Amino acid sequence: MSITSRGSLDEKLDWAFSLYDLDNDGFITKEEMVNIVDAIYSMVGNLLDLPKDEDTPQKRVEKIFAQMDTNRDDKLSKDEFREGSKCDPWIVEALTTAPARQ
Ligand SMILES: [Ca+2]
Ligand SMILES: [Ca+2]
Repeated sequence: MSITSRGSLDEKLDWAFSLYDLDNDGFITKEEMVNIVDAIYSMVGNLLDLPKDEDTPQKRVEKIFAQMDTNRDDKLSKDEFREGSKCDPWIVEALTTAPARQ
């Protein structure tokens, strides 16, 4: 991976994190992520062939947290979000195809 593409991914992740962190406290809660995922699903959800266990925002968020929330405190720090997003590019893809909602 080149320095340039790594930089742009980190920039995307920083942007995505600030989009998810609605109250700006430095952590993403499940409630905050459900809000955003719900907005994404309402825009693109019917265009995607979603698996049955991911067909609601709540189910998707549970899966995201199971994967990303490594210290199990029910919120995502920026580090957890960054590392997790690199393993689950859906989160970045979905955000960059959805219009910004701030
Ligand atoms: Ca927050
Ligand atoms: Ca955590």
